[in-house]
Amino acid sequence: MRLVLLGAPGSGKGTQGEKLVAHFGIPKISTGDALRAAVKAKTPLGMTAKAAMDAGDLVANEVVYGIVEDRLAEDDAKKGFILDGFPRNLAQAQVLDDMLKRQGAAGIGKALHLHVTDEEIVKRLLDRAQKEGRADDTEPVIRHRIEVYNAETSPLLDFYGKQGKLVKVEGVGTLDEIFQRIVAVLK
Ligand code: B4P
Repeated sequence: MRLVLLGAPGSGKGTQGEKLVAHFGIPKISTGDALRAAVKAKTPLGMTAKAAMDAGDLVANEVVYGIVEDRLAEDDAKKGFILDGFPRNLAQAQVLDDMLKRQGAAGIGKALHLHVTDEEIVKRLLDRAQKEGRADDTEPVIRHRIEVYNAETSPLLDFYGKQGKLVKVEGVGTLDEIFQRIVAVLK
């Protein structure tokens, strides 16, 4: 399985991705998690990414390509993977296809779109802000991340739709309800 999780910030990609890891026994590759770890460790990559992340903008494509290519080359990703947060624009989707071709795979298998309304997203992320205090979980930055998603990432729905690889799931409900919907469409 070579699965891409698509959805606005707060749509549940990270949450459902963890459940998919446990269910399918393949790794999840999250560019957001990798970037936050780099920021926390104050690596040069993290220092480069921090300002864009705090503002709710995408970090430069070249910064994320290395993270993804290195992780895809690891042994455990050979039998399949779940990509969470990558690709986030058309250029990244094309580079991902190239990376997979170099590994002998014909692109991704499926792209799963978790659909959630903007108001639900804002509610969830403000709720997370109370618990985790992420720098990008303030209302103005959340609204900006939604705009960035609509402008940069949502064209990927059409990109994968035209390839017949897109499946859509309603992302509102209990975690288990959503998970069952996902497993059903991936069968
Ligand atoms: P990410 O970490 O990918 O953050 P995100 O899109 O905001 O997703 P998030 O993890 O918050 O969403 P989830 O759906 O899991 O990226 C952060 C930043 O990194 C970006 O803004 C960008 O700057 C940079 N970045 C990352 N990848 C990049 C790339 N490829 N290119 C360039 N820049 C990149 O959130 C779920 C929240 O909702 C949780 O609190 C959860 O508990 C809750 N939730 C989930 N399901 C729920 C449900 N059913 N009901 C109620 N709450 C639910």
